[in-house]
Amino acid sequence: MGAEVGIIMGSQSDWPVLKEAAAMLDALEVPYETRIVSAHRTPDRLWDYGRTAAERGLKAIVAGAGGAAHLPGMMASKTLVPVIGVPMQTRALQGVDSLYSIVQMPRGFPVATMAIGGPGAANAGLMAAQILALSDPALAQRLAAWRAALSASIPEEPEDD
Ligand code: RP5
Repeated sequence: MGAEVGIIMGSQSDWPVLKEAAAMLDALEVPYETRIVSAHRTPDRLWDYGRTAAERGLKAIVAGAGGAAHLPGMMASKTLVPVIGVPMQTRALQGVDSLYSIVQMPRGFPVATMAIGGPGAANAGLMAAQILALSDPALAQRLAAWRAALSASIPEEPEDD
């Protein structure tokens, strides 16, 4: 089956974090593709990706970027496929720059913005899966099982180290 989720990132340096989104999709058996697409360094690639995303069968796009993180917002301006933004943690401003760049979209072009860094990437994978699960009952069951397993793994009482 072709990819249903696109995981795109502004740089190779974002991949170690975006891998958490990929791991979640692997666990839920959701087919995805990964691409480096930079708003600033490869703007034509960004445009082509957004232009063809829906016709290629993508149903959600996870977009991670850091600093002046324009990739998720620019992608959202180019496609109706829902874009889930993941702000990368940065050294200079700890990712607050990325978060503000991604979350403060103008009216009309939403980006579903996740938390900064790894937890945000993992949740982006889950959010993409939940979007797909609306029209995929088997995936909805896998998601429910995943959540049940997570709940079951949490002890009722804390233990000493
Ligand atoms: C952004 O600039 C990328 O998303 C990355 O988070 C950040 C730094 O990129 P590199 O200089 O590490 O390639 O475009």
